[in-house]
Amino acid sequence: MKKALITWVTWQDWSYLAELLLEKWYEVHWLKRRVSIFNTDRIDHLLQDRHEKDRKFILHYGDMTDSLNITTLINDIKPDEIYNLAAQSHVHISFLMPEYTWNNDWLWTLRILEWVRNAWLEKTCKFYQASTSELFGWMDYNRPEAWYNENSPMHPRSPYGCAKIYAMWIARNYKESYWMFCSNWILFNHESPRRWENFVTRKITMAVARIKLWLQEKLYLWNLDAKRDWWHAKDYVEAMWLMLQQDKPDDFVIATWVSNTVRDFVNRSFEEAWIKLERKWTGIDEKWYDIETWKCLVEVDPQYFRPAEVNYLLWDATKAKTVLWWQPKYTVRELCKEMVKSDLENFKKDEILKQHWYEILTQYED
Ligand code: NAP
Ligand code: F7E
Repeated sequence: MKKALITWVTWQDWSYLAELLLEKWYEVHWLKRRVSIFNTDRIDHLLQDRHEKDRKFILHYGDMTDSLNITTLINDIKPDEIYNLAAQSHVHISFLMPEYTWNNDWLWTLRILEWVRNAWLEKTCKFYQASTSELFGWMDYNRPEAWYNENSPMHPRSPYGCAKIYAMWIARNYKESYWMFCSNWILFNHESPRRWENFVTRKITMAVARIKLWLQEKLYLWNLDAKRDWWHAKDYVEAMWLMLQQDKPDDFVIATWVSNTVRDFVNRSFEEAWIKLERKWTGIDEKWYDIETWKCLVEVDPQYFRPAEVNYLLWDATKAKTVLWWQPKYTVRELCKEMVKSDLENFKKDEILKQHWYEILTQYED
């Protein structure tokens, strides 16, 4: 049985990757930092049946900033594969917390690579580094038709992008210097119903569900013109695993050739909830109205402004397609539909529970 170590599974990618590896009969070790509230709802289903059918899903407490406990863990577990997904991954927040982002996203990668070497695992342990399209944040406006690939020049536009460039290069450097199996995965935005609420797609689908259920009045956004290649996180974790099954380490761009604006995603999400919108005004005054009630449902709010923005990139993932035979299964339309449906169901469940509690509590009133 192969042993995999995933750095943090409480959020989106981790949870899908853990599911995939358990299906493939790995012994999955995962790290979680101590927080003051339970935040395992994305993996509760895995925790509940972790003893079934001899599946091994083993929790370890750890924090990226705590070298001592992770060194001990790597020595004890001796993993065959390490998936380094942990990061402060929010671009806007990286402008507000640049030092923290640097420490988490780059220093942490260096530390893991050193711990693998110190445990004498450099010839046996495969290392996966989650890299990002944010490395190439600057569009070449002289070549608007340009497609970016693994060899394109890099120009990050945020402290997050800068930290991730270092992380990618240190992984490349350890591959060349110590012959370690280190692969970088340069990926575009991937989303799902398990996406953190602070990223634009989930913020939109949650707002749509709340508005539909009369729990929210309006959705505030910023740059509606930004274009992204949004895909389902499930498709991406399949590619992660495939990368580490290759004979040689390599770097891959993972993308889907399709870009949509934030505005497209807003419209599509409202359509999934049977609300049709019409736009009035443009730029900072842009507003969207429900065509039945003429209530304003979407507005621009400058508080989400970023000091530098990535507006648009086009990606060429030919290498991943030909070497890994990787092909995404979901379209952006299917992704959007799944997210809206899931948020509608979640909020309806909450409301039913609230009603249930209300009924129980009122029985005790005289
Ligand atoms: P995410 O939802 O932001 O999850 C962040 C995770 O990192 C959380 O589980 C968090 O733990 C953990 N973490 C952060 N700092 C920590 C610390 N000091 N100690 C312990 N745990 C810490 O990330 P994601 O969207 O799944 O992305 C996965 C990886 O792919 C990241 O490296 C990201 O940069 C990269 N990536 C993602 C995308 C995308 O579109 N999703 C695109 C390109 C690259 P808590 O639960 O305790 O907060
Ligand atoms: O923003 C615009 C915003 O925060 C997408 C991370 O996973 O993908 C992600 O980074 C776009 C940006 O993702 C709001 O300005 C408008 O242009 O969902 P996002 P991101 O910045 O693309 C990359 C590849 C990663 O590596 C990162 O880890 O949407 N936008 N209004 C907004 N964005 C947010 N968050 N909130 C708004 O209200």
